[in-house]
Amino acid sequence: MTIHLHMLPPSVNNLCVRVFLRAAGLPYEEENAWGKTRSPEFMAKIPAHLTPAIELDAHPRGAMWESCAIMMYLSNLHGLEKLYPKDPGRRALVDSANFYLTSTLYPLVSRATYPRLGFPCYPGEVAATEDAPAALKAEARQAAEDALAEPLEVFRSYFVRDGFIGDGEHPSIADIRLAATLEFLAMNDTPVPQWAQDYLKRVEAALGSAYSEPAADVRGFVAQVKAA
Ligand SMILES: N[C@@H](CCC(=O)N[C@@H](CS)C(=O)NCC(=O)O)C(=O)O
Repeated sequence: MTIHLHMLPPSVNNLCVRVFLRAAGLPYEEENAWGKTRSPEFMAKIPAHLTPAIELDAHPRGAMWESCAIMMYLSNLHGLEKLYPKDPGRRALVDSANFYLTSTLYPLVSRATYPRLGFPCYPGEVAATEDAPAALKAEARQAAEDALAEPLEVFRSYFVRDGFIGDGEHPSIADIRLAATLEFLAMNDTPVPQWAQDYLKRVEAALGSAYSEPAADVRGFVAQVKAA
């Protein structure tokens, strides 16, 4: 039962599922979705036109998207308790971290970094408003960068502490999601907090090449944009 992953190599939303599949040791194949997400073939399967997305016969619709939901589903399907603990309390920490990340942290990460990465920004944001003055766009991007300090501190003090999210001995799916997200902070002027640098090293050391191999695509892209 090979999992077919549609992915975009420079994306951290995609990076977490790429790391997860490797860390879980599940059979998978990857297809670069660059330029394909709005095609009728892709949208027939994945109407949200988002990556990461997986195709899998076992799924009730044959395909799904949303990075955290994909990791939760595959963990449940394969009983991957090491990555997604079954204990209700530990699972609550993992779920809370993932929901907080996608609803609060990531929108700030995208508003701070997407304008510099050259990624499309979301309609309604200053950066996506074509005739907004450049100074206003810069101010909005900076405001998002500044606002990141608070949710990052919440991750440090409440979720991560000195270990992994979910209080296990091994990184959970929430650690994979957070570590991948932190990769984009290199685009900001604000230095990445020391705890986050140490945490990233801890997650990478625990996951080995399951992390570093796909992370090289994101790191390479970030380095290329910064050098330009
Ligand atoms: N919340 C989603 C975000 C997914 C997302 O924004 N994917 C972008 C790349 S980072 C995408 O595939 N965009 C292609 C498109 O909209 O056509 C997740 O975590 O999976």
